[in-house]
Amino acid sequence: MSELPASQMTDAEERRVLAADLVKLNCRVHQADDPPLFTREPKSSMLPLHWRWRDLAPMLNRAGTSLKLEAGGNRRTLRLTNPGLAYGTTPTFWASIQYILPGEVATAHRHTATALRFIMQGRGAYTTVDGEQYPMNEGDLVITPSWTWHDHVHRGDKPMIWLDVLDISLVRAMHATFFEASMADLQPVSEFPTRSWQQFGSGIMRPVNAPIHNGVNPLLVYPAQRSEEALSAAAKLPANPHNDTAFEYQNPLTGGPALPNIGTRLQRLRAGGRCLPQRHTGSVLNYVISGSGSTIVEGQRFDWHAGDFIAIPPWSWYEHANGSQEEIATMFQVNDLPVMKALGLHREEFLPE
Ligand code: GTQ
Ligand code: FE2
Repeated sequence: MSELPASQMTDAEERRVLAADLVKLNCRVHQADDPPLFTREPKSSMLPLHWRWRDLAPMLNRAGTSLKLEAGGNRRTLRLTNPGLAYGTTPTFWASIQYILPGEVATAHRHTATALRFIMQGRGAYTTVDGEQYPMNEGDLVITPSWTWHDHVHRGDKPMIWLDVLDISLVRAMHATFFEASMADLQPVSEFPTRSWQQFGSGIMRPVNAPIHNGVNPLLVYPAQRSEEALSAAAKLPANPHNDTAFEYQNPLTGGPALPNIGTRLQRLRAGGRCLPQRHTGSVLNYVISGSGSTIVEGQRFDWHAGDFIAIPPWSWYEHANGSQEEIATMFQVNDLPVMKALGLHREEFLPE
């Protein structure tokens, strides 16, 4: 083939010949059978997925009895995987369910991946973040900003279960992973163990003489009681057609997302509430706190109950409905919209237009 005059070769042949000589220069030209550089719109390999609490619960108990929790910064978790992805629950984050037994210690470490905990079940555990210590109660959101030291200790008498979300797939794709295990299992607790809450927890008042935080969220905890107040205060307002009632956890200094790379929301569907379809760039994981209902993702219907998780791929049409005429349904939502927005990639559409 290569002895033919160049002019008699097809374009595909020309490209193959050129490519052969380019390999050693670490260059290539587009080949006829290469996938195109662009698709008209996002084509995610991530699959819409439903994890049922009734399947997860026995496995968590099994992990709790069969897996040890060793020092060195290890954790006992059940990771939510997506068969459409080589890594991560979604293209940007890993969601895992952490299980910790009475008396156990998840020893101190820090990493560049940002983390959050949303408490699913139990009481009596404490998380310490850069010396501040917060009790973990059902429905609380506790955050671990990038590179902050953190450890968890369980002083209660029943197993404790919480949702962890870390932007690990994003940080890994950026080749920006750092990790350090602490020499000491637990951090010393500071003189003002709930300082961030005492100073920034009001949500409507900003402390005048607070230190400069350079965009890092100074507030480490969002207690269930306060987020519930926001939802119930808005309960009698008209429903948003696409989200009914939804609040984003915010950085009290900027009004931006509580974490730079992970968006977090609390959403309530009133009894009988039905939302219209929407789609957006960025991925979503919903955790059903209470109630039951359904989510249709690109025509696929998932009927969910309390404790279930639903994953929604980027640019997929989805709509939620509360299946009950009597009971409200409440969901904790994790997304990567802050990443999309920061990179100028955020797009959204709502039906009907
Ligand atoms: O609790 O510090 O699910 O470092 C994954 C990595 C939890 C944690 C996870 C972690 C943690
Ligand atoms: Fe960690």
